[in-house]
Amino acid sequence: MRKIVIGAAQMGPNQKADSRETIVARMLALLEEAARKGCTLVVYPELALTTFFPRWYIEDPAEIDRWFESEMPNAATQPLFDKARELQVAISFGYAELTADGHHFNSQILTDRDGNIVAKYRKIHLPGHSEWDDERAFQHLEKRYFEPGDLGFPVWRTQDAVIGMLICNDRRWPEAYRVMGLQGVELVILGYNTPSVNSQNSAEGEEQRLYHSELSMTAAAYQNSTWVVGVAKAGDEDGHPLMGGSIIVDPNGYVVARAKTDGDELLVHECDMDLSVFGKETIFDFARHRRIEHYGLITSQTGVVRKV
Ligand code: CDT
Repeated sequence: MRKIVIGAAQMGPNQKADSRETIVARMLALLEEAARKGCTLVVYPELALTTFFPRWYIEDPAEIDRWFESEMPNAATQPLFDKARELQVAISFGYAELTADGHHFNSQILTDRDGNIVAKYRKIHLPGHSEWDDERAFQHLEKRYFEPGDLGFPVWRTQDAVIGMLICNDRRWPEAYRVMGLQGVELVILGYNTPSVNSQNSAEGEEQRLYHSELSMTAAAYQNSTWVVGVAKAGDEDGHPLMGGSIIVDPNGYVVARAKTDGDELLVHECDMDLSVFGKETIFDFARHRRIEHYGLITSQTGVVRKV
């Protein structure tokens, strides 16, 4: 048995006015609870350190950069890295990354149990739009503030497991998991900020959005025989509700832990990485069963081309 006791650290809302220090204090409380409960890995949401700022239309570049981190760790997050090392708990969280040469990414890092960053992922499937959109009930300007990630979908061996990361909208795209599946991924960790209502269809509310989120993660877990841990930032951010629904999914696609609230809430599950072996050696033994001669359109064509 290769076990990792995982803490899915769902976070409640971060308001626009909240300081990084106040938010990190809540993350520290979740980390301490996780350590008390035996976790060796704690996963926090996408853009954990700030509000979900892509809902706000901003023109001033300096005002935009206020939401980004140009160093990691930095003064505000150092206490989190220090506490993680003291407690010997690996952590993973999302944040807006500003690189030294001026690039903007929606990123997530993973540390080892000594608080050293061992992995970084940059979100590839950026949803939303880049200019103000009158047709929407509220804005979702990720394409304005971020560039698509440039690191692909790598996996890393750490904590005696093969671990990959995704961020929010990525979790809806089977290709993302399959690229990691082809590298033997055993655990996919991801965070999300998903509005409770569809900005382009007010009839699509939280129930359906929770269903689609769970459907995407459970199907991907089964089809790649991997654990999937999906962690929400939830609740009402300055009048804009985000759904919760954080889950831990086993390699058979079963939900083994599920958040009950829309606030700061820790889910804990002892995840045996060896559970991913059976599926990888049988129904989803890719080497034996995949038929790549028929998959060409997946990488040669982006959108639908109708031939009939
Ligand atoms: N943060 C993020 O990626 N949210 C999206 C909302 C899509 S609606 C534009 C998601 O897939 O949950």
